[in-house]
Order: sequence, then structure tokens, then C-alpha cells
Amino acid sequence: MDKKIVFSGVQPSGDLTIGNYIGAIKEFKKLQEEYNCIFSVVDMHSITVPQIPKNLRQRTYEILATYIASGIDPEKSVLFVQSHVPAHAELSWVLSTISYMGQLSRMTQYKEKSQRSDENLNAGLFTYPVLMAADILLYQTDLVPVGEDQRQHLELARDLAERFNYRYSPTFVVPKGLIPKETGKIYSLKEPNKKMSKSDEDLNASILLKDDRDTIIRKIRKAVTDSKAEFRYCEEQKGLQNLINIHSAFSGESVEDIVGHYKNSPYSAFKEDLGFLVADALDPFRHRFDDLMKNKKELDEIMKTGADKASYLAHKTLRKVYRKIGFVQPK
Ligand code: ATP
Ligand code: LTN
Repeated sequence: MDKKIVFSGVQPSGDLTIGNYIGAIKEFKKLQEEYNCIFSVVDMHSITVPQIPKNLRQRTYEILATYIASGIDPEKSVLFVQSHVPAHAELSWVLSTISYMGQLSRMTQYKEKSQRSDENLNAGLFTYPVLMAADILLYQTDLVPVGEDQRQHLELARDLAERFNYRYSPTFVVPKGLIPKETGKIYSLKEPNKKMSKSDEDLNASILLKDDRDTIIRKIRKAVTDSKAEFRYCEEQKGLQNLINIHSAFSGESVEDIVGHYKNSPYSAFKEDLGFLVADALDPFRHRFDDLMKNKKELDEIMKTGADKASYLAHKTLRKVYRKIGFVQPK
């Protein structure tokens, strides 16, 4: 088969926002029509920040249900839970031995998260991008659909693939990122200079995929804009720009068309329409999600089938790696 391979992952570390949806998951659905897609619930990544075991278990199911409710078909794409395939941890160890401390310490996400943490820093937060590189390289991935915030991590995965290939011999495909242009970064509704994040403490800053209609409409009504009262798409009006991007992502209309349509309207009218647009768009998602969450047995089956397929592919790469570095193969 010469279809390209796509890999991506989402952490079960909180309730997903429309940022995760627009920046990543919505794209996954389109990609499965054209490529061999593999999507993981990356639970091993999520424990780099403390998790309550019961919540982690529940969220792992929720991310899987989110994938399916967003239209990812488990018959077409491989859907699995990262910790079910031990090859991720194994390749991560190998890659950590060719990773440079300097490069890892320059990772923006590490710098941000380590500044925020007032406790002792854990080593997993530092080596996290190496595990992400292992996720990607194990499947000989060509394309990695992610949001803008993952660009630097992806660059590391490319560097490690090239370094290993150069040191030993061609082993890994060097992956490319697929980062949506305008919607690669959706910003907080309250502080439009900050990324919309599922770990934000301000509940009004993000729209969760789980939010009901009224909550969505209310949050958008209250989103921060500006006092210019001029409907324009520009960097100086970040709040409005972000809302226009969200509109475009859900309606499929171009930014120019949206600006053309609302240029003589007050922001409030635009926000009202946007609230209904997002609520309508997420309605079918929420219904499917609720149904899926009622049947955990089915989700268990899906993750089992996915893990079997993923293990097979991952092992092929891992065996090759072990052979090249000089590990004796078990006879
Ligand atoms: P946190 O916000 O808690 O730091 P996260 O949402 O960045 O976590 P993941 O769940 O792993 O972490 O993200 C899943 C995908 O969603 C990634 O591809 C990420 O780039 C994308 N993503 C996350 N936030 C946004 C955002 N605000 N805009 C666009 N894409 C995003
Ligand atoms: N680091 C990513 C999640 C992630 C991922 C991956 C994305 C882990 N492994 C492999 C793409 C490919 C994040 O925090 N958003």
C-alpha cells in the first residue's frame, strides 16, 4: 500500500475544547478518507502532570469516544490507547540516548510548564517530546496533524529521525507537520493573547465540546472583544479575529466573506449568530458522544482491536531499531 501514513495523539488530561477540535480533531476526520490514519489517546503523556487515577481512566474513554463522535471511523483508522502498546516507551528510551539536553531544555512547552509548577519538576516533563517523537516514528509516519503549539516538538521528531538514520542507516521516515493556517491556534475567549487551553482555570475562557447549547451561547456572548466597534480582521483586534476564525472553522466560510457579511453589524449580532452556529455544529457530536459513553464494552473492543493493529506496526519498526543498534535478537 502506498497511501501515506498519518499519526496524531490527544492527551486525556482534561475536557477537550473547541481549540483541540478545530486545531486537530476536525482535521483528522478529513484525513482518514485519503490516508492510513492512526490516532492515539496518549495517556502516557498525560501523567507528566499529576492525574487523579479515576479521572484519567474516565477521560481515556472520553477521548476515544470524542474521536468516534467527531466522525473518525474505527474501521478506517486505527484508534488505540498509547499505554496498550509498550513499544512507545521502548523506542522512547532509545531516542532519549540520542537527544541533546540543550535542545530539550529549549522546548517552549517545557519552559512554560516548568515555570508554572511550584513543586519539584519531574523528569517526564523534560523528556516528554522524546516520547512524542517515539509515537510518531514507530509508525513510519509521513504526516502529523497538530496545532501550532506542537511545531517545536515535531521539529525534534524530525531531528531525531535524521540523526538516527545518519548514525545507523535509513530506518525512519522523516515526518512532516500538517498545521492549519488560521486555525492552528485558537485563543482564550477571555485573554485573546493566550491559547485556549483545556487546563485553563477560568471556565469562561474556553468552550468545551461537552458544553450544552446555553453554555456555548452564553460564553460566546461574553467573549472579550474591543471598543473599536469596527468589524475588521486584524492583529490589533485579537479577540474579534479569534471569533472570526472560530466562525470560519465551523461554517466553512472564508474570513473575507464573514467580514463582508458583518461589516455593518454590531459585534453583539455577530456573537449571537456565532453562538448558535457553534451550538448547532456541536449538537450531533454531543449526542453521539453521550451514546458511546453509555457503552464502554464497545469502546473496550475498539481499543483492543486498535492496539493489536498498532502493536503489529510498532513492533516492525522497533525490531529494526534494536537490530541496527546492536541488540541481540531473541532467538
Ligand atoms: P493543554 O491545553 O492542557 O496544555 P493541549 O490541549 O495542548 O493541552 P492535547 O490534548 O494533547 O494538549 O492537544 C491535542 C491537539 O489539540 C494538539 O494537536 C494541539 O496542538 C491541539 N490544540 C490544543 N490547543 C489548541 C488551540 N488552542 N488551538 C488549536 N489547536 C490546539
Ligand atoms: N504532545 C501533544 C500530544 C501528542 C502528539 C503525539 C501529537 C503526543 N504524542 C504524537 C501528535 C503526534 C500535545 O500535547 N498536544
